[in-house]
Amino acid sequence: MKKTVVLYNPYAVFYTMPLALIAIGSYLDLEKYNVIIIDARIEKNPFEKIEEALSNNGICFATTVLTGSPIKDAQEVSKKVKIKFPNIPVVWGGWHPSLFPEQTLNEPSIDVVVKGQGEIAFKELLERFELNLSLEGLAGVCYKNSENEIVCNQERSMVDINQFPAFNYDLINVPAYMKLSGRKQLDYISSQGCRFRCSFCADPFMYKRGWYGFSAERMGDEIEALWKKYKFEHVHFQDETFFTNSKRVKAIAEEFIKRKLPISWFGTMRADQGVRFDEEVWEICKKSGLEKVMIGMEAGSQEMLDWIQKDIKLEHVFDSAKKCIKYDIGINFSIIIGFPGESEESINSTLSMVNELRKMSNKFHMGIFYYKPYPGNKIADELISNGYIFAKTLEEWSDFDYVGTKVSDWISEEKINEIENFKFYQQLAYNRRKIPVLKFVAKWRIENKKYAFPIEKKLKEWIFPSPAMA
Ligand code: B12
Ligand code: SF4
Repeated sequence: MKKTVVLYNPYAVFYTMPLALIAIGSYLDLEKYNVIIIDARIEKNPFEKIEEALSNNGICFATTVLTGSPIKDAQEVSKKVKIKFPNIPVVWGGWHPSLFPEQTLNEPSIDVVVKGQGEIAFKELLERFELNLSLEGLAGVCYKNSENEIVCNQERSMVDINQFPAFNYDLINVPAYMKLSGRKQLDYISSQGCRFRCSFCADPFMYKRGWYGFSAERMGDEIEALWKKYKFEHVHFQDETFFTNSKRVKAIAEEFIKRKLPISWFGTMRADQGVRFDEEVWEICKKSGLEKVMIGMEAGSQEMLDWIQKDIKLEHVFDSAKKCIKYDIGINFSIIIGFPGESEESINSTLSMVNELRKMSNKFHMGIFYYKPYPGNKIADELISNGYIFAKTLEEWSDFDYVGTKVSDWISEEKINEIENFKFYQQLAYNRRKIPVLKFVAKWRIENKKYAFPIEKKLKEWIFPSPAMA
């Protein structure tokens, strides 16, 4: 009789497909296991589904966890599972437990943490559970031994993702995600890791600056087969750095064209990559449906970019922006404000660069976030040596919110108000479908930094209160 493995995605605010769970689920033998993905964003009563699934010869409950509010949900559900099914192991994987395995295992209901890339480690873990074997020596996991001590085994090296089978989207209800996200969009991840070293980012810690990408041919085959099945109109590549390898990008675009796929697509690009790419690559990307890219601009002063080891120049950002205008491609810029010790001058440079870019195209959008320190990188190490105290428990980390109430430790309340006003008015000033007079006033406010009596803002917040992000 098949054993049941439940893979759980905690509650979150957006409806991207649960690719991590699809990845580890697709690597399991379905002749051997019932793999059931339960997503709190989709199910009305997820715990009822979990109970039902685990009652059918359950062998493991496993959940993917990002830092912030997903911890709260994952922790509550793990506790309930442990009470109802004390003999079924509870496994946590993904970004948060990979960064804090010991802290995570201090929660009594959690038995095992899988660190980093999960496919092989999870499969081997299930094999040990089935045979009731100890987890001693199983690379890439931390666990509690029979004395209830936390043991961390050796790290597991990242392997080339081309070794893994195609994502099995049958494990999820694809149309339900499309409906909730409001677009016939397929989420797909074509690479894992990142070769760069930005000193605020968790990726270098998680994947040790390794990067592997699917071959273009494989992607052509998979995306064509998925398109025939689901007839989506857009593919959203959730990669950290989709445009890492120009030859691969070109070959992928050629695959889409060769197969006449009527799709648009989105990918993450570094500003320096945009500059390095030949016109031919830009052209073919556009022709194959490239609609928008995401560029991590981060800061608008070269000094700050150097300090965070972004390894780009300010000119790269403008030059990539010009290329996108030339090929009529949109950009979502990602900006971080308030790095430790960042001067007001540096923040102002960032805001004025945001404004300059925003003026260049109404297809440019700016996501402005406040820096939140996160262990596992150079900035955090320096903060720790200067006495900064990080959250110490899962409960404390679950209150951690990148856009929460205490938005920054390094910016004054007054400056935060100014930035929030700037964020609001630049949206109003440059978004396409807005009333001309409001746009005019918003532009005037930004140029003159005049944010007194923000009635437009109050009115908007009253009519459309914004949801919490995490
Ligand atoms: C999609 C996505 C989201 C979705 C989450 C969807 C969901 N499933 O709930 C949404 C849009 C909600 C989101 C939100 C945010 N995200 Co996000 N997101 C991503 C993104 C782009 C893709 C994730 C993904 O599907 N990857 C594909 C899978 C295959 O890779 P993976 O997750 O690494 O999974 C592998 C391993 O981690 C492991 N694994 C993962 N889960 C599990 C579970 C088990 C049981 C096992 C055994 C193994 C395992 O095995 C997998 C296969 O090898 C990543 C970047 C990236 N490319 O990974 C950022 C990323 C995860 N997000 C990040 C951030 C910062 C955020 C935000 C804070 C952004 C913001 N400023 O608001 C918010 C808030 C998060 C929150 N607290 O709710 C950070 C990391 C944060 C962290 N430490 O948790 C990342 C890494 C981006 C970055 N480089 O900064 N995000
Ligand atoms: S911020 Fe982007 S480019 Fe920099 S290390 Fe992280 S994933 Fe790589």
